[in-house]
Amino acid sequence: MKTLNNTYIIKSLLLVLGLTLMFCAKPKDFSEQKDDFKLVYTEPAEKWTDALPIGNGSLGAMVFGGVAQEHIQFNEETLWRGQPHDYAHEGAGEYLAEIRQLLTEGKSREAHKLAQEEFMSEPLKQVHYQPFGDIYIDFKNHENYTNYKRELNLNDAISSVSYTVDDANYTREILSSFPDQIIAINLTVSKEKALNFDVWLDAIHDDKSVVTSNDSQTLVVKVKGGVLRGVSTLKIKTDGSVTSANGTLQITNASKATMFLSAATNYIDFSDVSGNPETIVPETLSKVENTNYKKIKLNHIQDYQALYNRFEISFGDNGKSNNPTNQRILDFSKTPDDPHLVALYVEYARYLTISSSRPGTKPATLQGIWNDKLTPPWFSSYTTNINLEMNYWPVEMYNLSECHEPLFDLIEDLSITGAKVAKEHYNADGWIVHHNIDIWRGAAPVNASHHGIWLGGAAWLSTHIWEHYLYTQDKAFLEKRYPLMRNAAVFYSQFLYEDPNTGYLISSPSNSPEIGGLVAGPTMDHQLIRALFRSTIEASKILGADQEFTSSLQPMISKIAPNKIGKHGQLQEWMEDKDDPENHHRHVSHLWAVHPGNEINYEDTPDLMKAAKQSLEYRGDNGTGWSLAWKINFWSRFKDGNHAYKLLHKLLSPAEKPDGKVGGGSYPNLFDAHPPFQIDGNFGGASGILEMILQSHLGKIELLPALPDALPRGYVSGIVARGGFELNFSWENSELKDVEILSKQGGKCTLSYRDKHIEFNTSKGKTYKFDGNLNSKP
Ligand code: FUC
Repeated sequence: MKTLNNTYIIKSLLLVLGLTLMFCAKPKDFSEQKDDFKLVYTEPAEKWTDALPIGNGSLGAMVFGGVAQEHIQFNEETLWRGQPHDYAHEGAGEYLAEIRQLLTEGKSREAHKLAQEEFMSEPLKQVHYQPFGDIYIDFKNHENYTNYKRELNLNDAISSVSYTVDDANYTREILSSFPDQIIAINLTVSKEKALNFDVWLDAIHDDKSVVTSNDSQTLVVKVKGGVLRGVSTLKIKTDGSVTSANGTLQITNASKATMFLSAATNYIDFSDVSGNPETIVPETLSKVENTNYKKIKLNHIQDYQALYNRFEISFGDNGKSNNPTNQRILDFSKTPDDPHLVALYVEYARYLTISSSRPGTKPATLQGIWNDKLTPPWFSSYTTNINLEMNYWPVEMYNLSECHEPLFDLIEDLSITGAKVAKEHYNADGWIVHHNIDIWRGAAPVNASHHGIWLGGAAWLSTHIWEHYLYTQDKAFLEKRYPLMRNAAVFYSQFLYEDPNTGYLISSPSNSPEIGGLVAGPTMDHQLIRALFRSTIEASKILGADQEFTSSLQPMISKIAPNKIGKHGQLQEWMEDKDDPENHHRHVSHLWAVHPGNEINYEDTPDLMKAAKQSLEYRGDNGTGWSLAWKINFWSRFKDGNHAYKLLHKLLSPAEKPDGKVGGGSYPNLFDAHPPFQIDGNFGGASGILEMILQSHLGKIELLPALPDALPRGYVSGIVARGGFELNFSWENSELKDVEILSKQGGKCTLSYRDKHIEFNTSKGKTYKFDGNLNSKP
């Protein structure tokens, strides 16, 4: 009896201890190995949005993980329709004064018509990003299987599949390597020589050809309506025998097999398509010819982890992290008690950044680098009136600063193509880009005058250069990219127009993104232009250069039409007080100055902050994808973490609704559903989560500024704040526990937590430690 009692007591104690550990965040030890972040499934993918993405910045693939047939659909980021083309409309500028005059007189219909006829890009539409090809692998007699598991491990960026057929365990690993510039597929089996399969390449392009040789296959595709061609070769190494028949490679009696895929196009840059994929592809493959999968994998993991391991976030684990990811998404929407999924969402966004944006590659499109359609939604291109910038919102904060570079290279291109547009359309110097860009760096207004003529693009993109500087304090970078900011400022300084009705300088013609048509003076443009002018002035001071020009900007800032509060207590979206409180449109552009801008904030402009909040309340909580994600960021800046979390709950709800219709939320592979898939929501959502726990946009570091009740405990390590600071901190019972700050560049640091504020000088490379009351620790 006694023994039983003791056992009972010990068991109970163990249970309590187990539960305590389970419900607590891991004890903080910042040097500890990263938590295991994985996407896990017990079934192969049926749809593309079930499949798992891999990528090395340019070469991406979606892995379906089928058993009898594996399908790996792949992309290379430079395969697009079209050809070098600048889209500027010669002579458009002759109509600028008339369009402005019509808008001033309130004749918007006439202004639209004239602008549509005379002011739009040539041609009116840009072009689509293209899928490249497909790898199919047929396994003989694998219809009946057990033990199936498919996963994407974020710790090593490897997608794997395992299952059992007839007592033999089959495993498959697929990765996209940045150092070796290939996709590698590795197959093994636990039973000698039990690996038998056929493999072949295919594509959905009409113009395609496949050539099979001894141990490889080469696919050539030519895009419809364009000059780009793609060449891709799959090469196999195995201990089995390889033969070819009926356009497939047939592998028999193997115990292991490795396949390498290389893909390239003739795109060199937006004006040059003289590339030679016919030599690039074999050259790339010859470099890995004498190596093996183990080495490729090691190279890949080392390279990936150098980026991925810099940061970690945890909100505790309630034991659900081992459940299949699709199930976790379903459960999260019913009972939001899976804080680990929130951390996974952030880590997954980091994974997607590393996989789609590497130095030297193109920036992430609306779908990153993953697209399976010849006519993808919104061309799978770059939309600048929110989407492209959102892709880069969290990048500095979650410590992937160099992954921001593709965006800066894009801006360099635009400073060339956009200079032509500035001249032809506005008779101005500098450069401008409108709301959409493709691989040819089209910068002119596209599609329709009521949304295509939006003038904020150059200003918004330029703020990313400034933000990168604020986070890194890298003066050499600022010096290199400063001309881009200043030439955007040159454009606006000449473009701004004195409104005959109010005397203010305004942006005209333009629109408040995708709402309200072509107008004179949308609020967002003015916020953007002021932010650009201010940062250009600051940058020129830091660099000690160009002050003759920048001193001309200061007086203009005060003449630009200011933010105004309207009759419904709202922040006005336009010059006129005409906002409709019943309008629930997805774009909330006039709140740009709240986030990602900082002109409107509680400290300097409390009344405008109140009005902005009122505007967001009128817009409501509904939305999908990026719109929801932006609202999460806004609510974090309004310091209402619970409201932000409520919207996060929607972002993490299943995209497929109970009636079978697809709405907003997350697909089983955690891709954001706009719908369809659009990657901006993944990045914007991650940014919103980080804004809940750290903000640094007002010259100080605020800890836990919008912590939701649902995330009472956790820690983050390697999070970056403006000023060149890297932080580790943890919290429990919704209270800050401790903080470590590494000062990467030295300088003053202001730290703030609730009503506590401290200011101190830092030395470069030194770490400073504090407790939850911001008292210094040894
Ligand atoms: C803007 C948005 C759409 C979509 C598209 C790619 O036009 O209004 O919702 O996200 O970009």
